[in-house]
Amino acid sequence: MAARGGSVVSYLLVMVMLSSLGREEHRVAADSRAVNPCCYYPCQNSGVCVRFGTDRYQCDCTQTGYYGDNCTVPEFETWICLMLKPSPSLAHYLLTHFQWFWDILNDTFLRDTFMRLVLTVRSNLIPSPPTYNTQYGYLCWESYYNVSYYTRLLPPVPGDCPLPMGTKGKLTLPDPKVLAERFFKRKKFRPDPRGTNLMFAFMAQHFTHQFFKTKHEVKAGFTKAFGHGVDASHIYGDTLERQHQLRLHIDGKLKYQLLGGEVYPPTVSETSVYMKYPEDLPSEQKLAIGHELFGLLPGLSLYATLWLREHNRVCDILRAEHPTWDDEQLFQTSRLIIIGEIIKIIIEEYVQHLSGYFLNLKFDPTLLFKERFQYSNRIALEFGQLYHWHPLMPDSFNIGHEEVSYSQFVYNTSLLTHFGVETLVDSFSRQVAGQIGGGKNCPEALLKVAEMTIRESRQARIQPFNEYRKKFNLKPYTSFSEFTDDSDMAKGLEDLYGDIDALEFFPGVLLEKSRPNAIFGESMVEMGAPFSLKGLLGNPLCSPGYWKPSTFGGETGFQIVKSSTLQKLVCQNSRWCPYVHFRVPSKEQQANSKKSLNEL
Ligand code: ACD
Repeated sequence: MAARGGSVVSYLLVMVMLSSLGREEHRVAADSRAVNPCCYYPCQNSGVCVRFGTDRYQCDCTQTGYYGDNCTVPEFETWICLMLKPSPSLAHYLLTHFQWFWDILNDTFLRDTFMRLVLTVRSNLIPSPPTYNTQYGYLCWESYYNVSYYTRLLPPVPGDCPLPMGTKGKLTLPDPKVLAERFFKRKKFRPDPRGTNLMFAFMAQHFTHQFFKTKHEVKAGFTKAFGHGVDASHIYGDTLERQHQLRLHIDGKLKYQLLGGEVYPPTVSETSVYMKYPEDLPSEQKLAIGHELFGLLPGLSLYATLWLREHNRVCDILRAEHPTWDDEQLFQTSRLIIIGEIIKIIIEEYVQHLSGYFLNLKFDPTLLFKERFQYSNRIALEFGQLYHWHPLMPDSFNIGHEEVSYSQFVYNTSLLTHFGVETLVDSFSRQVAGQIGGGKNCPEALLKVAEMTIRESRQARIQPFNEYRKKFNLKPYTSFSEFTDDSDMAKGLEDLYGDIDALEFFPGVLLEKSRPNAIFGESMVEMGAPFSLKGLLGNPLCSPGYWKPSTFGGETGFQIVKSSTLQKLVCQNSRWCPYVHFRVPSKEQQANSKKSLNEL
């Protein structure tokens, strides 16, 4: 009782301090007459800044759990939650240590409890229905309704601010080329300490390009991917016309060609779909794939081949059970099964690998059936920005016993058809990828992408990195040396930006110091996970109305979804089962595979 009394007293003291803090910020902003007060980002804790007149503002704190001029004072319930909630770094530490504890917990009902917690805590950070876009920094019907925009979590920096990032930093932002050269460019390949491999890297690229399809020809954050999530448009095409060009129109299947008795995507001439290839590439090497750019890298054509084979395999299984179904129903139901398989593999293997958690993540939509959750998703511009994971790419590619340079790799679909799916999977699974976070690890050949990303973020007027840290319940950094352990980078960034509060979002998430033995830093996880989990579970397939056997043609199809794994995707669609994983084999695994080879 005494302790509780003490807590209430400390609550009151803290509230008095916080509300005076709030008033102080308010006064500072209001005194700067010529400046739009919202340029100071005065509203905290997701409060909404509304400008009145020329020099006044109000923070709308509705539903934030806070009150006060700048939404800085927690309501009692919020305060209790803040007291009880572990910090992100403590939660991460607990989830990535004490393996014995998680090994026990993973076999009990508590696995579900923790997974539900992960899903709800993360998804609650994503507004649903979506809010702003690059054109509209306030709620409006156009922003909600027009799905050709990416949404965004924070409104753009107001157009009339005195400085590019609001009121902090320098008059001009650093040259993107200089940023790329000094802080992004790889000096020496730095492998990911978690052993992430190229099989993962190509999955990342293949999977995300179904929902990241920026319309670069138009400024202002437009997308060409209207599905806003996992819709498998990278397999089936993003228009109905393209889908029909890729379909065989027999038994629900996709068109294919046989090379040496093996199934591969058909050629462009067999489908007439548009694909981007160099003109002088021999026509038999121009493979036709759902996504028009997936001829670019053999890793992408590899996944396209695997999913094509899987789709047609599923069609055969469905046809055997449903001899009365027409081509259309077989196609449509197989597509739903494929989407379900993708989500399952992404959550239980891909995100699992990224997280480094000992908690076994679980794809089970029923976990959310009693929770308040919206089954819809809108891809956010900030999610697209943070997902530029080009440091994953190596300096060259090891395939079989050959080392292949970028120039030999790019637009070379013959590597796939020559080596075959098995050798490519085996090789990519054994080659380590680069560490994503921490900077100075982006291959020179891809530096242009980093530059372009920075330019696009400026056109879109994305708010400073620290504002996003706050939005995702992280403490804003107070200095560049706190942000990175690399003193040369800290100094360089400080010289160029002038103020940590002016650091941009994309350099922020990519250059931030990585967590110990992790692939990237705290912000990438805390910001990436909410977008990801909301996007994956917000899929209609995961809703109570869809998540049932009949959606997938019966129990057989439902089981295919519920039991799908990366290994099955590969090994049920290849002649022999290679080493297949999202991380390179451990020393023990390598020794075992040598032993079994010797025994043969
Ligand atoms: C958690 C789970 C662990 C999260 C770990 C890392 C997340 C970091 C970045 C995003 C990762 C993956 C993205 C995967 C899928 C995207 C799906 C989008 C669908 C529209 O602690 O929460």
